[in-house]
Amino acid sequence: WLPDDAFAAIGSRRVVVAGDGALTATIAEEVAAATARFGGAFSRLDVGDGVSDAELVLTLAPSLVEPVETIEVSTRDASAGSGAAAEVSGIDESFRFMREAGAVVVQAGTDAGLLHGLFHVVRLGETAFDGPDTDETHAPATDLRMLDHWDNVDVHPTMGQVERGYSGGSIFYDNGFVRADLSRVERYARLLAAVGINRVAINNVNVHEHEARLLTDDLGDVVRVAAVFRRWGIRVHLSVSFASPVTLGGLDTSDPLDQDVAHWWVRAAARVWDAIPDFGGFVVKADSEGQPGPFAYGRTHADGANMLAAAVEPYEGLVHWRAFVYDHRQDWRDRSTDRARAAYDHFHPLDGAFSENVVVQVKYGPLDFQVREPLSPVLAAMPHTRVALELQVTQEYTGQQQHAVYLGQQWSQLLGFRFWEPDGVGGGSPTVADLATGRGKAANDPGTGRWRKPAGGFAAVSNVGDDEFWTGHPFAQANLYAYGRLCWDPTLDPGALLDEWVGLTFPGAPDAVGEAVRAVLDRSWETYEQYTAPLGVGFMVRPGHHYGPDVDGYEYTPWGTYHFADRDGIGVDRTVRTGTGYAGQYPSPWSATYESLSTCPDELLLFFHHVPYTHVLHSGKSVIQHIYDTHFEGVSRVEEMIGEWSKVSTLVDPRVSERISERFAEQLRSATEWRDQVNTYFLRKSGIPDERGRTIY
Ligand code: GCW
Repeated sequence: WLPDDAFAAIGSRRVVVAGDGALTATIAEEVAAATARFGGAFSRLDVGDGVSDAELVLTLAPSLVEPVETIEVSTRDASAGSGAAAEVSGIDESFRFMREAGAVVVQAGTDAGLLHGLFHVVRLGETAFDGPDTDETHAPATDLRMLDHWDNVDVHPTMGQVERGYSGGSIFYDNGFVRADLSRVERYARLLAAVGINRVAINNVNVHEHEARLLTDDLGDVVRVAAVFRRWGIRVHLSVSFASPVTLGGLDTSDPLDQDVAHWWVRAAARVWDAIPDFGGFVVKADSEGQPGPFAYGRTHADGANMLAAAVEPYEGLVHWRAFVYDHRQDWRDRSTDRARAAYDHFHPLDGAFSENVVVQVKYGPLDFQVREPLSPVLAAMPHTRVALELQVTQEYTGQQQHAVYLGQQWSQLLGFRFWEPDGVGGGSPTVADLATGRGKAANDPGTGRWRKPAGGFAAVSNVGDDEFWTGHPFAQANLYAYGRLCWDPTLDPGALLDEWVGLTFPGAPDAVGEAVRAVLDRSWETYEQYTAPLGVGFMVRPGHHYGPDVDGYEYTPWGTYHFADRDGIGVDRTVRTGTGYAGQYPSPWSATYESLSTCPDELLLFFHHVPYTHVLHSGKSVIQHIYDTHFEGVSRVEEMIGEWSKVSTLVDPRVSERISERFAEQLRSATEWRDQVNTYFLRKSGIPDERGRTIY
């Protein structure tokens, strides 16, 4: 998004930018370039100077700065820190948008707010100037709107340079170093700023040997990257290895309660903030899939996180501590272990034990970014903890940017879900978005007295690489776009966000292009679900790379991702009464809703229950017929998507169009493969024919 033409409305007007500050300079550069291109006029003034004939004024107004919510940070464990209280505060990023007789004034108390105001006007285009008079204040739902890169500095032998990256190599690293030329990073930072992202973690949470040194020897490279992002109001974070005191510091332990270990981190943090005063903090994947963590020393995750939190606290730094902790070496014969339970079992008992500058980062579902999972019960179980919702923009399990799958609808559903309402939607209790943005406290407080005082915000895995179109599939850009916008305002309509994305990406294109994008992407998440994973079963992918169907690929592995299909039925019994007990991790009423076969929603039936193939769904279909029908329908829908796009494919840049056609051909091939393998597998297992007699092999 943001080709030159997206600035036509601003560029053709008389524009004034007033105020100082680094980001105001960025704004001035944007406006000056646009007005030079489109024949408008640009002037840079001091705040308060006369600007009578301007059509757009972007001005700092320090008086607008709202006192930002400040929170007490205290370290519970006196041995891990001073125990003194400190303040953590966000930057006010709000702005005021005023229109009177077609002239627009954007005011903000900070240059960060003013930058968001500029992009608001860019998004509105001509409509910014031609509506009725208005005076609106816009503010983000949370000040933690983060994107995580799983980029390695080196090319990893199995994972490549970007773990689960489907868009080429890293935009940051090349040939074992941070790139000398960071101009692409600069353009990236601009795109992110335009959608409201304000924090970026620049290396993989699986921290390998070389990457660990970004914290120490290679810090100078991080300084360069941070300088680029700073111009766009974005703070840089690093993923760090919990074993760093041993691997980098030469200590013989990384025990979080060891004084030398704590001091090692204190010194490491001091060096980082000395070099990068606005550094954001550390992201930690500990005791997860082979990454080191506090368990090795018999310590809890709160011990580990709080020790790091104490080290970064003097700088208002954050520790994003991931809740993705489970046993990846389990025995499939052991039916009592359930990977879905793991995060809650580990973290719920620690609620209230984390320091206030620790954000516990929770994947949206209990397994792993599947196309359909229930929401992680951890999100509802830690009222005294800052909890962030983690999403996956990179399409590891949703077509790997070969398939056109727009995730806006999925995210919007997740964000709007209410754990304490019978239908999950209406009512006054907090939504998931409220829990992540700290707004839950205003709503019904489920018995705690104080619900998540400060926010944990949002984090998501980026889908960007050095690919010509940034995201492999040009349509996958829409996911990155929607993620940023939903972080800013989780109530935005995902369909409307597609329109916005089209408007900013193909400015001036005929309306038919936008209509075709909507026709292709609006139901694409549901379509992908149809031809892949029925009824919440998940994980029927090829082991390792996770692309394409392999129904039994993970069935007898240590990863804990099973479907338990046999000749009679399919699904995982996660009930309290007869299964793993996972359903009991939800608050009421959802614990009961999921527990009961009669009330469990169809789309999650096989996530919670093991049922015969003949079990009749609420839809009136049997499970087996649902499997057949959705797989046939999913492929037909892909054919329709291709038909819709072919009507407009010549109206966009031929290179974009060519890439989209290539990807559609692969999507159709892959969807057909999914359909035929899944249908054939279940026909053979169940022996029950398709009632419509279609070809199953
Ligand atoms: O989804 C899984 C991926 C891993 C990833 C892990 C995680 C970075 O398959 O590649 O590791 O999740 O989120 O930590």
